[in-house]
Order: sequence, then structure tokens, then C-alpha cells
Amino acid sequence: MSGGKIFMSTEKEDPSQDFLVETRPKTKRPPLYKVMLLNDDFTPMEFVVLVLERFFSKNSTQAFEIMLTVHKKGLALVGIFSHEVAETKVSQVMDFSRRNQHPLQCTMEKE
Ligand code: TYC
Repeated sequence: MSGGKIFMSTEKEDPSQDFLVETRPKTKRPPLYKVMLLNDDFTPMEFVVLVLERFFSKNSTQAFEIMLTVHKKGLALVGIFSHEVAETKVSQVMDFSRRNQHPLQCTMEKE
């Protein structure tokens, strides 16, 4: 973030009259959220690949690699989004998995 303090002189004899002006804009970037997929023993690998392609716009190579990372390590980061978008992604994955009777879990956490 840019900004800082500018020293203002009153151009009077007494330097104690000089003052500092705060120039840092009081804005905050909105927090971002990591969306993760979790491993389980039952969801078919092809289904996880499909989820990554459909909801996270991964190509088939990327989707397969992320799926394998989850399978081997227990979880993987699939994307970083605003709170609203992250919530939507998690809901879409959980609904799609439930409707297809797979126990696949998708979670989000503040970055
Ligand atoms: N472990 C699953 C299997 O062997 C595959 C899998 C991968 C499941 C990634 C979930 O997020 C997941 N069929």
C-alpha cells in the first residue's frame, strides 16, 4: 500500500506549530479465501477431475494433477477467491457431490 506522512510547515517562526498530515488512504483489500478439496476413499477419481474442470475451470491435465495431489496428500488448494465466490464454489461442489452420492468434501478458509 502506498502513502505515508507529509510534513507541513506553517512558515511561522515557531516550528512547534508545524504538523504532520496522514496521507495513507484508509482502505483495506477484502480478505481472500482458499478453497480446498479433501480426500476420501470412495469418490471416484474421474468425478474429482470432472469437478475441477466444471467448477474451477481447470484443463484435464491440471485437473488430473490436482486430483492426484489430493489423493496422495489428503488435500489440495484448488483456488483463491473473494468470500462470496469461495462460498459459491464450495456450495456447488458439495451439492454436485451429494446429488451424485459421493462423499467428496470441499472447504474454504481465510488466506
Ligand atoms: N481417494 C479417491 C479414490 O481412491 C480419489 C479422490 C481424490 C477422492 C481426490 C477425493 O478429493 C478427492 N477413489
